Amino acid sequence: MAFSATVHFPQRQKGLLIPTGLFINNRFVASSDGSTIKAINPATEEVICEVQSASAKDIDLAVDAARKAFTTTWGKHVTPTERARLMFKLADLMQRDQQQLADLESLNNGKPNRFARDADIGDSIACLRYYAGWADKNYGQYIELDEQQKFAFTKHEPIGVCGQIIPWNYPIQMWAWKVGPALATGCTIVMKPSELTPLTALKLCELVIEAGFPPGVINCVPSLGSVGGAALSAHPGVDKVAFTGSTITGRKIMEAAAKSNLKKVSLELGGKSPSIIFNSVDLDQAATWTAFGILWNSGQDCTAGSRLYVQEGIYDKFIKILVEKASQFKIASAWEDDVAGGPLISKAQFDKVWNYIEEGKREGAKCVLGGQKLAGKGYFVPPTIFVDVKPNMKIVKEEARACRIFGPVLSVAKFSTEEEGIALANDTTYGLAAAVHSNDQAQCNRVANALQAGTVWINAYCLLYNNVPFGGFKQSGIGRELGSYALHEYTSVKAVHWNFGEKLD
Ligand code: TXE
Repeated sequence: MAFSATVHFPQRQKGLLIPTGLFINNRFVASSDGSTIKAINPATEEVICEVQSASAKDIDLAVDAARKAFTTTWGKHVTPTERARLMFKLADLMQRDQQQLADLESLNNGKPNRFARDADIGDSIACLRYYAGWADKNYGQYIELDEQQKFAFTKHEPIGVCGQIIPWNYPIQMWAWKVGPALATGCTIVMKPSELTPLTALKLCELVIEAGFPPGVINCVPSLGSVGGAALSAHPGVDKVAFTGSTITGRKIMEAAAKSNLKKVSLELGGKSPSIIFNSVDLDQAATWTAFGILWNSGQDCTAGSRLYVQEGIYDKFIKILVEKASQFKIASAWEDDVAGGPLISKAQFDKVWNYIEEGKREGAKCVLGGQKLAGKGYFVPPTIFVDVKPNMKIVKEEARACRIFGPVLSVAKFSTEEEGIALANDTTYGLAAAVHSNDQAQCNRVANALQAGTVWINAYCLLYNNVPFGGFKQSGIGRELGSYALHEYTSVKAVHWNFGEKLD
């Protein structure tokens, strides 16, 4: 195969042949300017392989391919049943190759292999199936009018060519969240995976061919954000851009969209999500959910519960239990037994997180767990908890450089009244997620109503389902992914007025 590499996994005897070219028109091709990206294993800091990196010219080619497919074989030229059939087929192929995909995801991203297989890939397969089910249910409305000789109806038409720019923390899952609703509604896709994790997105392209998708429906162009991502967002031939990543990049994408063709934009950005723990909680359960909320995916989760507010009656007791729970999280390489979290994704993220940890210590926050570098190779950061933080400390409120400390680092503060807890939780420009833990149901309801966030968990954390919408309030984003809500992001509503009787004099 042209543009391919054989990669090797620590716990597997056989290597795996993977494609490394740009995927345009169902073919793996070279980058027009010969540039490549090195895919790194964050657990060992070693290069896994190199993949082709798209230039602005390659983005033009991919957009042209997607346009041609939209106007010939996809869009209005394919039945909803056929779209669904192909999507179900792709999901079946992903299920067949679930372990292989999980191995590749773990190698390139570092996440624990069993989580990659069961959560990331498992949920992505379910996501495709969920949206395949929507393909023939994207109904408009019949609208009765006052005059009986006329009526109107609406159609939900596919927007067209969609640029999809995704991050590195959930490479396949972010792919599925974006590809699912786009395919179901009849859009075509130019997918730009993160330059840090291009491998599984490329492997999926082989399955796209095997499933039988027509050329140009799904294209995949690994590239640097400043090159391929910027070119996609500014492209006049792209009708919509969907993005998950940092708030800073989200702003750039929106600006490029506004300056080019006012393409539709949906953004899923960062957060600095709070959890409020009230005196009445089941301490053990609340501590378990809280530890899970910050440590899942080694804290590299847009919704990670990085700010914790604990009511004064249980503050000391709760922290003791929380530290016990968090210290049991084993941070190690993906294939080790009982591993709960992997390394951070890159040297840049690793350095950034350590800077914040050092800054926290300098500002006087008390570190009760972690906070010390681990020996050896790999971008591993141990679970770290700061207590007695003040609202103006950088580790609580860093908004200028990035959305938050994107690692397993938790900041804890005390509050006394419900009003104070809510005020502290809402004191941020972000609004992605929040949690309330209480055994008082009326209080749960009051606080959930008051929290300014797109997702609120009551006595839980990190719950995500393919049929429940996800997205941010405030500067955490625009639009919604998942559920039926995501379909609106990929369709334009057309109102058709039908006159079957009235004549003008
Ligand atoms: O993100 P970027 P980075 C947050 C997290 C992290 C910070 C920086 O706080 O520390 O962002 O991470 C593409 N035009 N999140 O630098 O740059 C890029 O190639 C168009 C939160 O990795 O936002 C990649 O595909 N695209 C988050 C994607 O944007 C551009 C997940 C994300 O990268 C571009 C990741 C440009 N000018 C990071 N520049 C979440 N919400 O889950 C970059 N990109």
